[in-house]
Amino acid sequence: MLRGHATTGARVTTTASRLCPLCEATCTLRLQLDDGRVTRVTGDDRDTFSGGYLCPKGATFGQLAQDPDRVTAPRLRDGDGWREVSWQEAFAEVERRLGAVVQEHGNDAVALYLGNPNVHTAAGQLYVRPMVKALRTRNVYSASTVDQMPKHVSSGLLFGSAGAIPVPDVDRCSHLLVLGANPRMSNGSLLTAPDLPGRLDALRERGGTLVVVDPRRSRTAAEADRWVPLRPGTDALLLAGILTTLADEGLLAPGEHLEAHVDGLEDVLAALAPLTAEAVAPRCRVPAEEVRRLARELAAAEHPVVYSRIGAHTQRFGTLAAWLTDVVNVAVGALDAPGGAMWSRPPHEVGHRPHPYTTGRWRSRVRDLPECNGELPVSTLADEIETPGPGQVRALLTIAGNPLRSTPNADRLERAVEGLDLVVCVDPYVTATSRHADVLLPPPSPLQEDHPDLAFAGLSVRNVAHYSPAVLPLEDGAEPEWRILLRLAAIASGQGADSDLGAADRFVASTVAQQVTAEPSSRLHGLSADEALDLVAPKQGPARLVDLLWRSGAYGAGSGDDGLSVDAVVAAPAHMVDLGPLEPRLPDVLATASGRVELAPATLMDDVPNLVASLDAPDDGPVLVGRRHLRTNNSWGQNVPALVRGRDLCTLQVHPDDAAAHGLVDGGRARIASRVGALDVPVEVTEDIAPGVVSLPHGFGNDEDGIELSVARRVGGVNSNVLSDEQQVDPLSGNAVLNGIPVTLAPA
Ligand SMILES: Nc1nc2c(c(=O)[nH]1)N[C@H]1C(S)=C(S)[C@@H](COP(=O)(O)OP(=O)(O)OC[C@H]3O[C@@H](n4cnc5c(=O)[nH]c(N)nc54)[C@H](O)[C@@H]3O)O[C@H]1N2
Ligand SMILES: Nc1nc2c(c(=O)[nH]1)N[C@H]1C(S)=C(S)[C@@H](COP(=O)(O)OP(=O)(O)OC[C@H]3O[C@@H](n4cnc5c(=O)[nH]c(N)nc54)[C@H](O)[C@@H]3O)O[C@H]1N2
Ligand code: SF4
Ligand SMILES: [Mo]
Repeated sequence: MLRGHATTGARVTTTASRLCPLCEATCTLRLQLDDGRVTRVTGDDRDTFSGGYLCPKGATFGQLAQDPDRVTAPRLRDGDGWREVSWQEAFAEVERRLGAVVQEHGNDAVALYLGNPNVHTAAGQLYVRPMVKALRTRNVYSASTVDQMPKHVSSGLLFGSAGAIPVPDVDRCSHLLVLGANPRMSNGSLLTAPDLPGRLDALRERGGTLVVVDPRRSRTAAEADRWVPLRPGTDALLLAGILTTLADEGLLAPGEHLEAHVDGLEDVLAALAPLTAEAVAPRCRVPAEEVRRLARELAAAEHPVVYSRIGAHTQRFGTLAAWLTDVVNVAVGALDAPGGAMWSRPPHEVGHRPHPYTTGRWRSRVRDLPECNGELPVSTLADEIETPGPGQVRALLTIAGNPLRSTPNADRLERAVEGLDLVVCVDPYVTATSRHADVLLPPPSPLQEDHPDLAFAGLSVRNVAHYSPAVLPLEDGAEPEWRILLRLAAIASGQGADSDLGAADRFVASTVAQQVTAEPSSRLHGLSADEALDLVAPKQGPARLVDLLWRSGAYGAGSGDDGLSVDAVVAAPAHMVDLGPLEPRLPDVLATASGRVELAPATLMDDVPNLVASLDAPDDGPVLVGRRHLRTNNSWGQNVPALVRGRDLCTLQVHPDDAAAHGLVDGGRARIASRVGALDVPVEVTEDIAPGVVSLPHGFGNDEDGIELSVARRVGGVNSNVLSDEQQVDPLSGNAVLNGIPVTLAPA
């Protein structure tokens, strides 16, 4: 567990490598521990992928992982306060009260909300699925519908799998067009590339170009070759204008490697025909000549690629923007080409069966919104809680989520949550959401858990495997998070709070063993499920599941020792193995019914007339967009003193023209109001934002009563999701519209 022991006097100094769980970049950190306390963090340059890079969040990971505000024992609500209890008592309470809700109101009365850190924990990646199965509820929600669901839906429809997301090959491209992402602050999303700032510098150093489309001159835009401001919410129109220009100017060049595998480009172009550069220009607030220039640059580049992210996804036409990004990549021959938009080959991927992707297998009860990827849009959670009738939500279980800071119309959702019969939160902190818990189940510090990565290996600009073992042992009686989730699954499936978790875990593992031995392309094919389990014994928990998956995959050791296995990765320097550069993957990556890229699926084509109609939408007046800071992390990254010291981070950025028009002054305060809420905020007047647009970061406002985040309390700020409107969604994915919210402005 601990490596590199050294003793100075009575003090024990150790070092350990640990995958950083704080963003998608997957840097390996080198931790120095003195007497079990992290005293120094550097980047681990033995990880050949992250190469020793770390950002300020990674550098202070020790302070976060050993934050004194972390809750260390389960708690039960006791009047206005809490009572610390044993795990046994906590689970017994969950069993009693969850059972009562299900018995009286049925399985759908229990809603589950899964937050972002689930992709950064072993438990979230591997034990959420058994829990969802056991709960048998249609009311599954997650942070995906305030984030990237549009990309899942478009990838599912085009490529047959919601996870088959092409990533820009930033290391080999020669021209990168970015829409709605700020990787110099976020370090990349649906694009795992540690030291993305360095990789963007390298692009320009090798003579490549970077163009950024964003209503704000973000850090990434400021350091690009060109910043193209646009009206928020119009990325799909802009991409359509680029495509029609390519067609109109004879610049289409999918190339032979795509013509063999892609259907429907002509159909898409025909549908988009009305959306010429000249037609979209006024609505996008981008000059027609600039739209054409964007198209010509892509066509002229040797290795062009388009990348769009959260700013382009969290809008009414988010799924169309995600889709048209890939259509442009097809049109310029970038899809599946080195230097273009490529698929990684993750080590846990085992086989691909044609499996037509559909959405709307069920629909939300109140607003009739479609299920996507097995979940419903979190924008309708409050409706499902408040609206009486069969299927009404009466209990909420959150895992690593803070929906009262991260989802739209947060005040309404808060009132709804207050009216529930039961709230159970698996969270290490008492947050805006978990302060409402009846039962709070705290996972241990990330230092005390193994961290395999499955989520980002499939979104990565190189093929890699990471498995960081726990750095510190659990305290006596503590539960790793995977056992917390497995216990909840056991309770939900009726096995009870005292049942044998070893047996439950073996059942989970045998399900995986059955799948990976049945798949013909698996390196464990031919073994029985029991033989596969014997092979990976005596591992348990996440290690057993990952070992089964990795041994089966394309790089897997199978039943031998040669090739990928958990032991091999753990034994490797920095606990990582490089599996080589991205390679073209068509057609094997596809799981569509036709076995081809289906570029013009009806679900998407049917929304094109609405996109065309949006050209005539009335001008909304000022609109609100979001932003992220390098030194904070969604709603829970403001509790590290070294990161949040200094200037006010939660300001409303306003263009000087708008400041003048609305009587706002730099350093003064503004009253900003939307259809659903109003806030008083400090004003920052800046030329770095387009006229008609204002920007507030999300996740702030953690100074309310009952929240136990002592540093974030001093940071204060406001919760921008008080302003975002839960009625505004992208109807194809159910994703929330978090950018382009109409607001009014006045001096406070
Ligand atoms: N207006 C606006 N809203 C947004 C966004 C935006 O750009 N603008 N961005 C959206 C995006 S992209 C996302 S991903 C969501 C995030 O939405 P959420 O996932 O709901 O919120 P987070 O702020 O990430 O909160 C994560 C929670 O997990 C807890 N946690 C941390 N580590 C662990 C762990 O190891 N185990 C467990 N069980 N819990 C843990 C934290 O204490 C915190 O309470 O917010 C979205 N909301
Ligand atoms: N430091 C830090 N890193 C993070 C996080 C964090 O909170 N802090 N969160 C992580 C998470 S969960 C995620 S999902 C990723 C997100 O990573 P990114 O997708 O890079 O997200 P942001 O940094 O919010 O940048 C989004 C940009 O979109 C712009 N924008 C807003 N509206 C529009 C629009 O309509 N069109 C266009 N073209 N642009 C628009 C905004 O001005 C902003 O510059 O970051 C991750 N990394
Ligand atoms: S860039 Fe992301 S993964 Fe790397 S150190 Fe920073 S937070 Fe951690
Ligand atoms: Mo996110």
